[in-house]
Amino acid sequence: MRRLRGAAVALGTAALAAGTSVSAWAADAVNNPDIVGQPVDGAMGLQPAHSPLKFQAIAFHDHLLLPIITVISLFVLALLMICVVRFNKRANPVPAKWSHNTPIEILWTTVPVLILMVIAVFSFKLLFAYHAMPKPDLTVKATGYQWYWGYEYPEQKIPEFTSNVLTKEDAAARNEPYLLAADKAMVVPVHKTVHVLVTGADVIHDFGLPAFGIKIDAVPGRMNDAWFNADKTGIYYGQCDQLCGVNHAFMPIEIKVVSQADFDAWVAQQHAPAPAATPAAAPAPAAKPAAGKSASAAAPQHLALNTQASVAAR
Ligand SMILES: [Cu+2]
Repeated sequence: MRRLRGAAVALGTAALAAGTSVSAWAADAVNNPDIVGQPVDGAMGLQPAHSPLKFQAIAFHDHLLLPIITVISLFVLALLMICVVRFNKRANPVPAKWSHNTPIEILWTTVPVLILMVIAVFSFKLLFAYHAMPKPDLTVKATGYQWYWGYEYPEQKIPEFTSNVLTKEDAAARNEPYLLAADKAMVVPVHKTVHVLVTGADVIHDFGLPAFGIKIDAVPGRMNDAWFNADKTGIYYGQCDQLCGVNHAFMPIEIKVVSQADFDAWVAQQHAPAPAATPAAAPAPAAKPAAGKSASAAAPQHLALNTQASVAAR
């Protein structure tokens, strides 16, 4: 028994060590100092938080769920080991014949119910926080397409522009991670509450941004919403989180969080007339051809598929 107890203590220490390495998560990107929110090789735990909801989600996970899961796992393991050692054929040649024990049955029903109730109370608190959005400073509409995102700023009167994945070469040239970097990012000001309206144009996509604790389905014909308030300027990456077709892995979400002055300058730039076109060029809206052009240069294979999809959708 003493040996068993020693093994259980050793396992507990190992579990705690694993838990503390969660906080030792390598925070920022190694290659590009502007990148704040992205996954890191070999990291454990959740991506560091940069928006209020994610801080709450991490607290819920690290301070409530993980300890409960650890204790339950160790308890079950200890019970198993006791059974193996004490009640094997050699140690216990004449087994007991009883099959029911009312106090134990009451205990193993009520204790799990109580544990689940405690988890439910705190998870509802977190769930309500997702719906209790502070007064938004800015609204952005994100539309999921097969297989790219469209961003529109109704208050700034910026029409929808498309955001396509960068090719491996273009991502490397920009010092950004392939499959997370997009040709045109969603730009938002720092320390401002951003209301994101999320919908899908063809199939169900999902707008997921780990550093902000956002994961919301983009459903055709339905407007979902989420909010975040970034606490630091920089680049944050997310991805479509809903399997949406063959190029699902190629529709990253890139959000650039900038100062208010930089955001105002960016908005003005979106409204600026397009560079003087040659008289022969066909007239077209300012934002879309720019996005389309860079998309065709950046990711011809995806654009080709996107075009096929939009033709098929008609
Ligand atoms: Cu997808």
